[in-house]
Amino acid sequence: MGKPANIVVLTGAGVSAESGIDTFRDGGGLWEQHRVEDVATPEAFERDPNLVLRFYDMRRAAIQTKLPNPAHDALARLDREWRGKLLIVTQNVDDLHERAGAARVLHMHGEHLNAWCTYCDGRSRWTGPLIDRPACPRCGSRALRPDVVWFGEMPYRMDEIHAALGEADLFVSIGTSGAVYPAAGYVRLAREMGVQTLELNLERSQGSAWFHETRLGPASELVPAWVD
Ligand code: BJW
Repeated sequence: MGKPANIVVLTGAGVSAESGIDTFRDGGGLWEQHRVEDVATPEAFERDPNLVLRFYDMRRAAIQTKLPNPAHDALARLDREWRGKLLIVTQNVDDLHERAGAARVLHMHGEHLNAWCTYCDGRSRWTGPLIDRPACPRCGSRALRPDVVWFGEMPYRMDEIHAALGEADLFVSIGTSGAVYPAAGYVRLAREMGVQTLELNLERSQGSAWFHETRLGPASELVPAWVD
């Protein structure tokens, strides 16, 4: 495949797996016996906010101890050097793409290191715990929640993603199981628009059949090999 002009890269939990951040659906996908689908919903937050805040406080603290791996580094290199359009759409809520140096990154499922005040709708950078109900730095209310997209909520910046797919020559999906929509539908959307599609994943995903090409292996090897 020759290098095209406009690229959309979609990343999932598999790109951060080798940095030591657990994926959602590998190895049972359980946290303290809870399925992610039972913790990452607005209903779960309403039912048991302390459980949900504890889950996110633990993960927010954990990601700050992790480092980008060669897959993040390679994508950051692509971002620096690619002269065509590039958009790295990540489903990940960690900041490892940015810490590797990538700038053209869109977090469609939000960011662990942001808090969202459901009272004033403000977003603030947040590295500490939320379980003690700290005050919103903007309005002082105690209505902060993790700024992440739960099941049943609308992912962020969908219009920008669709526009980028509409202009793309190549769509590359890295380390995602294809289990969660709308991201899981992007390969089909890309195919319908005549975009070349490539999947880099440890194993075949639910959407593999839709890709023109699938390469199997760890992201830390496949991504640098594709970029270089
Ligand atoms: C490696 C590797 C290595 C490992 N190297 N690879 C029925 C049918 C269709 C849709 C629905 C349905 N019922 C409900 C829905 C909609 C729902 C949905 O998709 N549900 C499914 C369970 C079916 N989706 C939503 O509700 C979304 N909103 C929505 O649809 O709004 C309405 C709407 C939107 C648009 C248009 C119109 C209407 C919101 C979804 C929010 C997802 N949120 C989460 C939590 C974020 C916060 C947090 O982190 O806690 O996002 S869930 C979780 O899953 C997280 C992830 O971003 C997301 C995807 O997971 P990902 O990244 O694919 O991880 P894994 O673990 O699944 O896979 C890892 C992969 O890596 C595997 O393939 C491994 O092999 C691979 N791997 N190591 C390379 N070293």
